[in-house]
Amino acid sequence: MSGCTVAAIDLGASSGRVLRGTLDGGRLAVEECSRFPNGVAFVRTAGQPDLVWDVLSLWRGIREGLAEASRRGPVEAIGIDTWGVDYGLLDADGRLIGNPAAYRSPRTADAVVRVHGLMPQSELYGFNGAQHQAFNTLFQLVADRSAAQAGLARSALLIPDLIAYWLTGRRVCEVTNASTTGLIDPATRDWSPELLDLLNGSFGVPVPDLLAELVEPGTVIGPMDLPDISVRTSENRSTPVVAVATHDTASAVVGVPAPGRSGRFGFVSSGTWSLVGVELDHPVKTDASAAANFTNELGADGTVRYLKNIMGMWMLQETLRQWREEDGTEISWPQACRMAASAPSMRTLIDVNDEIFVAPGPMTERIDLWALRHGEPLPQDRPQYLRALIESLAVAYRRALREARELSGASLETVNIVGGGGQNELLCRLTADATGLPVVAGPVEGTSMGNMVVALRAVGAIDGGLDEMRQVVADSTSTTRYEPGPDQESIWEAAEARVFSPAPAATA
Ligand code: LFR
Repeated sequence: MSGCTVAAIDLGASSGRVLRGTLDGGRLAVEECSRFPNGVAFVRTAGQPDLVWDVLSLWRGIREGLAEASRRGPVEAIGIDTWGVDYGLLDADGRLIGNPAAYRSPRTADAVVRVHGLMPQSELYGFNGAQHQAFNTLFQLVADRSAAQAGLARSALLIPDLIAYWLTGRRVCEVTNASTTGLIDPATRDWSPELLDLLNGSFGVPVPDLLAELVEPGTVIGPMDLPDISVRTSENRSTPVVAVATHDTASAVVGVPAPGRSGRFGFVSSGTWSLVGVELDHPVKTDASAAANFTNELGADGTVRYLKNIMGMWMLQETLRQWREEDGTEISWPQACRMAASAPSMRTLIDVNDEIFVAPGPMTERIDLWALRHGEPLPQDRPQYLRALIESLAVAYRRALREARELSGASLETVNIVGGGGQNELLCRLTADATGLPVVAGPVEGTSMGNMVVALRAVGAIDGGLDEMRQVVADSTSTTRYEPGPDQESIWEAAEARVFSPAPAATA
């Protein structure tokens, strides 16, 4: 077979996949080799955090997927991307101690209070430029410190680094994902000495010893080294594992098909979360940026992903799950979009980022509660709930992109939606109207393609930087463009004020 093939391991909050990507004649063809379920599991054994990832079942899925990828032909490199912030703890012999806790576990509430008691968020932001999320690794490490298992820990590896360690026996910490820990200074792309001191000196967390050496995307970690599964290159060597942009959002931003337009597109990486922002060449750490809770995560090739987390498809996923469990109704994504499109517009709007929506479980009661508290009419039927969720997402995108522009000075020509949300026609159309910018939707496989192009470059199959990698993505996929409708600004300005103004103003 001609071309150069790499494998991507792409783990998301609801499923994991192994894919092959073949670059031939400048085009990247992606095929799925395996898909396996993921999800947070409630575990009630003594001494365990309540919400954990079943990482060994993911490992089984990865192994089977790699075996299948290898059956289909040689593989020149393997890249891994996953969600951020979570980690596995290893003992002195390099063995995993317990299941990694999942970021939706509420176990960090006390740690947040203790850390902020010593260093308020405004001061933390000056060091890490990171959004406040109770799940940031910094708080998780403090929360875990007193747990018996943490006493045994000699090493903490973020999830993609843990998988890379299991594949190669080598421990590194890839920097795009490390930037979700809240311990990185985005200006130096290195650990913040002040924050390591805080963790070590005030909370007894043994950093930096727990942390592995930082590496930039594109670093070859080492050859795959498993006794029972062999993946080989076309030269019959053991396939190298490459640290790609291992944070899924970082890979998704590499996969935006906008060559030559860095800094001129807004992105929405749309999966379980919607990550909304702009790509910059420097961090923004102003007070206004801290107040808006924007984060400076790190991207490939020295870039900064200046963005905001928006709850995304999570609420829709949980709502559809709720209805399935209540009465067995199975609603597909296209059906959900059609139902929402049939409901009246702008009837109920909610703040999709309210903390009450973070935990897993039924959503409609929480949507009602938010609406009641804020003087919004309650949705009357399922189409109205779905419309409320999709329209409210568009309102949140509008606000985040407006803030991103104002806070960073970026001037945007398009909004690029990569990931599953790009298939949601209603959401794309509403986002164009809400932001007043053309929306370019696609590719759905932005994250895995972003993963693959960095691996392809690491093995010499692509020359150049982000532009060249994005050109490959652009040449390999088709996108759909949605133009904003006329006279939308005042409608969406009012919608934004309804959601984000204090309750009395909203009910007045
Ligand atoms: C998206 C994501 C977000 C991160 C959240 C938790 O999958 O990686 O970027 O904030 O998950 O890790």
